[in-house]
Amino acid sequence: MLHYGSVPSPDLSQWDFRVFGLVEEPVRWTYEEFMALPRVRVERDIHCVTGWSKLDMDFEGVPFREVMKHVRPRPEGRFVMVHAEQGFTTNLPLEDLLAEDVIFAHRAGGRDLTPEHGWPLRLVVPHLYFWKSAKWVRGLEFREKDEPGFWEQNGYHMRGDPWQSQRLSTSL
Ligand SMILES: Nc1nc2c(c(=O)[nH]1)N[C@H]1C(S)=C(S)[C@@H](COP(=O)(O)O)O[C@H]1N2
Ligand SMILES: [Mo]
Repeated sequence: MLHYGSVPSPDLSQWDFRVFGLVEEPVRWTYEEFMALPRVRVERDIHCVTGWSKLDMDFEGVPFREVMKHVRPRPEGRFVMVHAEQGFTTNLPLEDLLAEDVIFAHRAGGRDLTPEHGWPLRLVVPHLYFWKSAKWVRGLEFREKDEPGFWEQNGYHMRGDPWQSQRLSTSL
């Protein structure tokens, strides 16, 4: 499964990235502001839950840890709901997002992302199944409880570790 719904084409002059929920102060970046944050390149293999992998993917973008330099989560805000265009969501423990190689990517393979792969911005969480890597990402909501996002409500695992084959939630 590559994505649910249609490929959005956001207007960059209206685009923003918001951090809200259990944080000391909500934060909002415009596209230009977000792109002014320090960026890195990471080369990683990624794994889709349906069995395919892409080896040595080369992503470029803003590290999650860089974003967190501007965010003060409340102590109870240990989980994050990632929000993307058209209401898509995916849930992760903050701890997984704090891995060094988690980035908000705007480029892959030395080129700007194409719209179908998440332009203008997608999350990349290389150590979890690729459905956690939300395309067309727009914000982060800090929460106290780990509640299921879009695919997770449809039966996918709450965490999705490929090395433990965490594909489907055990209650199904
Ligand atoms: N916004 C959004 N992001 C999403 C999805 C989606 O349905 N909506 N699907 C996920 C799934 S299941 C996969 S496998 C990857 C596919 O990314 P790709 O199209 O770049 O290969 O995007 C993930 N990110
Ligand atoms: Mo997927």
